[in-house]
Amino acid sequence: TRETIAEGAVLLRGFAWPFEAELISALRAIVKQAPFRHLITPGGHRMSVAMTNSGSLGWVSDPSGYRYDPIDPDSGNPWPPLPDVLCKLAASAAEQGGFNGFAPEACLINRYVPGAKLSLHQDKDELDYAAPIVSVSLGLPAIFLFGGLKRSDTPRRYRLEHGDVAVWGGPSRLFYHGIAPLADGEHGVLGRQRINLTFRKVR
Ligand code: MD5
Ligand code: FE
Repeated sequence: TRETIAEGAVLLRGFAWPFEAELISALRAIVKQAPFRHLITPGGHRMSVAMTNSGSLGWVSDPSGYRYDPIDPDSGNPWPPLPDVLCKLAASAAEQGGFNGFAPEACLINRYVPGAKLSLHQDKDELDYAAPIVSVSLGLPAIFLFGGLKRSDTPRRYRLEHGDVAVWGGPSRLFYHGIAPLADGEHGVLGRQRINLTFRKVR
């Protein structure tokens, strides 16, 4: 199903289901080359969400700031290339959201274990806000907090489940958002975790 939740923001429930098996095996291969790690924010805090990347660029945070980097700082190697199945999934979801020709450079992969959260923030380290961000949820369900252009806008809450895909474009591209602390549970395929992939065009 396709649900428009704000101007430019579309929720595609279960959109990733047909890709599930290929998606998960691609993920395992990525994580073998570039394991999940807990980044340190410029403020010196260790993030509760563990991250890795795939694609020509990866999002990283360290005490000097946030940036997109072609090199994994943990290994010194380029990030694992974006597998075809991920690229196709992102492009077809973007098209469903009204964005044709979406070609992501970065796929940020977040891993939440019970209790992990992502505080309200905007995604603004990209140079190109005309392109949408496509996000894919896998594993345990999460409560997504969907605010507005101002940090003070009261967020709406959406439950995101295994296979749900969202396209964030237009005005919603810069809306504040976050993930509430993950509730404990056990997912049939992924166990005690939630994985989120976000596809981004950076420049
Ligand atoms: C997550 N990840 O579930 C979320 C999904 C991140 C992040 O927020 O930065 O890694 S992405 C949700 C998103 C992206 C861009 C705009 C909006 C939401 N929005 O307008 O609400 O791990
Ligand atoms: Fe974000």
